[in-house]
Amino acid sequence: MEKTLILLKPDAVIKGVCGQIIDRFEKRGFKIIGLKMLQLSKELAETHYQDHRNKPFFQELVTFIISGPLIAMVISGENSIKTARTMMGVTNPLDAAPGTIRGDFALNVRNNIIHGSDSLESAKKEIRTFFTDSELIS
Ligand code: D4T
Repeated sequence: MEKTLILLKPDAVIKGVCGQIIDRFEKRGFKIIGLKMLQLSKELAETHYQDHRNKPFFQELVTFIISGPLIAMVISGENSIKTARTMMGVTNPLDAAPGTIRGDFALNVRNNIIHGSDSLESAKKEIRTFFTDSELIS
């Protein structure tokens, strides 16, 4: 089954909406095969967002993602990468449709509540960044 990495960012933890978001993925039919709460180091944050290192918002993005604990999870299921991204809504919550996670829980692009891998290649890389094999249930 296809696996993808989901991060419930520090704003989701502060707002106390992680349970509601996890519920949506479970109701849709995905299995949670790994889950942990952690606070990212600057190094791990910079590794995770390395593709954005030349973007003007990179430093603020790293500062935000390390600002508090987040929840990392791996979900598994048919077409999990694409379906999770559809459930999340577009990057900027201003444009995210009501009914999507960002459309229902977020207000601005920095604090956009959730991350989901955007391709098979990045899912594999990101899952390896956050979880060891023994932390994932097969
Ligand atoms: P992530 O990676 O968090 O799932 O978001 P997306 O895949 O939907 O969007 P992205 O990679 O283009 O952006 C990564 C991350 O940067 C933040 N961001 C983005 C920001 O703070 N300012 C901006 O102007 C943009 C475009 C939000 C998500």
